[in-house]
Amino acid sequence: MADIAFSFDRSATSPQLLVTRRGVTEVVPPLWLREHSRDPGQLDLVSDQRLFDPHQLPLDLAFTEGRIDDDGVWVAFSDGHAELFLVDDLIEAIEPDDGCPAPISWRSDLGLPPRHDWRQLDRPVALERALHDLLAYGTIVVHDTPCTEGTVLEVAATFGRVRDTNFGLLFDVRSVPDSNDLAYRPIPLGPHTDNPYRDPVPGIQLLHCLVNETSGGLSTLVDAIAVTDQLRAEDPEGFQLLVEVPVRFHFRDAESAFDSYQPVVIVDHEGSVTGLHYSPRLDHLPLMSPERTIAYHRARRRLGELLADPAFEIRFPLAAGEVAVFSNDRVLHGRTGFDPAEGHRHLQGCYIDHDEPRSRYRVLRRTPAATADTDAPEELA
Ligand SMILES: O=C(O)CCC(=O)C(=O)O
Repeated sequence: MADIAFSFDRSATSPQLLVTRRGVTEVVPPLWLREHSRDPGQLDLVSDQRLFDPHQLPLDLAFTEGRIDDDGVWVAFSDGHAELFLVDDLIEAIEPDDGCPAPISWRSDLGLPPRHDWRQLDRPVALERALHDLLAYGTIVVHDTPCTEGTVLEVAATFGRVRDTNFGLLFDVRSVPDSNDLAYRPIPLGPHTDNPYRDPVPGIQLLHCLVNETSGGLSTLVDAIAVTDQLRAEDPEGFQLLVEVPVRFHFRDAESAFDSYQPVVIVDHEGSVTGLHYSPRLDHLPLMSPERTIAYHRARRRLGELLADPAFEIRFPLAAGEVAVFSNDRVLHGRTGFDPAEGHRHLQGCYIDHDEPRSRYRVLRRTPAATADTDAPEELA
């Protein structure tokens, strides 16, 4: 159990509820506690949705009585409501557990993304492991999928719901002269986030190799968390600029005209880096002072150097039948160039949103069948 204790301070006119965690004591405001009511008259316990309007609570709401019980904290509020708040519910409200694995940052010594066998992913335990690795490392490779067009949609549907974009539900990556995106030429592609001009940016990308008869076209992946840890350690001010400055990303072709303003480094509500909007082909800085512009360029250039540093990159041939699944912003992807004269190279890709694999992982974790099936073989022959 988390190191959290509750007590009452009765020195004022109305009792004050205090919570102490990791040696720090804070006041629990009556308004906050009141709206976390789990009383069946206040909360629909099936949907977990509130039955009352929190906007109607009086701003001067106070506790009239309160005591610490074995099971939790009992309080009476000045609006007449009284309730026993269970300790576990209070802890969950104060420090909600995301229920998903924390990110594990990695460098080149990861070698390859964790590999998962497509032929087993209909088993809940195998799917739960694959989702775990996808959420922790930001990437997996699904192997032994059929080398048939459209299979990537089936693999994607195992992890989430396919997102339609201006490239369609599914896009083909092969060399096409004068195509509307450089990904469709045989040139090398440095690490980047796809479609940073979309709002929201596609969450997770899948690339399915149908054929690669060339000696090039190796897949490259870099973990944005590892790279930005390094950048922040070297240049904290520059790192902060990349977090703060909204950059214009735009894309134009015959059918689309997208514009979006996003910082290059994405942080969550706790300030932890979750990914990057990084595409130096597509970003446009706002007009800033010369000093700020130089500082920004210095930080972004260093970010680019770190992203290109072999110490951070994994590089591997994606074989026919393999699907690289990766977070489009956490794990930047690229590829080495290839010579179309050597043979065919054809990948199919699609996107899913970030939140669905997280939801599926949580649902599998709370379903006993997902953990019961642990004796089944890890790999098929
Ligand atoms: O060709 C590849 O392996 C990757 C293509 C790519 O980076 C993209 O479609 O964004």
